[in-house]
Amino acid sequence: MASLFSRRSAAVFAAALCITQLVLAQSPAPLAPASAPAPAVAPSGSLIAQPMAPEQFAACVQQLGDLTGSAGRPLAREDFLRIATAARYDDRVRQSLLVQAGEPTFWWDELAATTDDDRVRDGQRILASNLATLQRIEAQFGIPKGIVVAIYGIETNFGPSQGRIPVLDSTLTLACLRPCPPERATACISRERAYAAVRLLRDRKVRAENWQGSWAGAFGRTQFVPDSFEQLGVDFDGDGVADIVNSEADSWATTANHLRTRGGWLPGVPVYMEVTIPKEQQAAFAATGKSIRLPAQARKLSEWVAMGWTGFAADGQPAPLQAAGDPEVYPFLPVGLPGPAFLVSRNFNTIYRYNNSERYVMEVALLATRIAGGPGFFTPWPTDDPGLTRAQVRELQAWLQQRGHSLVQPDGVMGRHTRDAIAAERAAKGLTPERRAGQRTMQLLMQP
Ligand SMILES: [Ca+2]
Repeated sequence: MASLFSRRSAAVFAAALCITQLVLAQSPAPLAPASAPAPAVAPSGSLIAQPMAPEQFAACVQQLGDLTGSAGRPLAREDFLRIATAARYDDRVRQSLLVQAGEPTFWWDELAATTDDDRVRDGQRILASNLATLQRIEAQFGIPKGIVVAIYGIETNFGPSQGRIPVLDSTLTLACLRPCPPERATACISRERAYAAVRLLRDRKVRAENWQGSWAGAFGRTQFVPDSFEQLGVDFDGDGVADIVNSEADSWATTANHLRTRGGWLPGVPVYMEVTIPKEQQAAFAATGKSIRLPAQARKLSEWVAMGWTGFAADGQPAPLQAAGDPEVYPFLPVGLPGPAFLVSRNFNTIYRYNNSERYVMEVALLATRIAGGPGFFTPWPTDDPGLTRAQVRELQAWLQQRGHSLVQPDGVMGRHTRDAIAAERAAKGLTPERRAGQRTMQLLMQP
């Protein structure tokens, strides 16, 4: 878990990991073709409306110390305070929560960046050069090596984008910005995450120096939040320590352990199958601005075939749907019709438990498909302005820099400063006021 927002890859996802319940609830669900973005606002009175004052944060840490008796795993108040009082409030966490809440993003933009040709090629290289280790992990945990490598690619771009916020700071900041109501009977996720971070330091399960991760508290090569790592960390390279920061083998095995333990994997069954829905059944899937995911309608693949649903051959021609063992599958349409339509399996749900985001699941699954030499989606997204690869984003960012947008860095990530600059350039060219650029608008903007 991962994490919910690991940020994701750093940036693109800003989140991705497993912050799952906590943060994912704020994940935007954009679907309609680009519209004017909602401003990033928080309800007045919300803890994320303003930076937290240092004394307020210090008081919060003390309160968390008083609640260690509720921790899911034992944690003494004095141990907590000894370690946690070194934490500092980090406002990047709050700002990321605001971005999550406010900036609309689109399937076609994120998939274009997260599954671009560079990432496919990098994934194929990692797979080829670590084949024996990945095969042993697949044999032990039952998780396809392509899925593990794809998660590695989406979470941290195969290692480098592990995040730069101290995990102790991010988890305690989140616990204070997102406190659980006192009457809450179930475990408080934000608090448990902070307690787990403290226990990992107490028990020396992580190196205290430079223990950094995403704003959501996810760390390591496959971005686990502390509570998930505490429960699921695996030492696979045999040095006696589960180390997902420095060891690829440990990271991959820990990821596979999460998928097996928290979801389970149906061997030989695809995560998704792209489909064509018979005309007379399409009305039920008309676009509403939200994704359509219908797990309650799961039925045997053969029953969908009997209803006239068809798939695609590798060349894009219609082909019968088939999968080993006639698994149960259900409809998933990211943006409704028109747009790509899928039947997804229990393996979709397993990746979803790793990172509670439909878009994340499809990024991982599509990247795994393409790393294995398979096709992208055949049905076009409902946009006349398809998304940019990271190489194209870097090209656009370099141009924006030349235009005087000095805050823009050519990092391939569509961050806030880049979106600000795009909005300004669109306005200058008389284009509609959106905070994005696709293939078509990039050309328009960069025309002399
Ligand atoms: Ca190890």
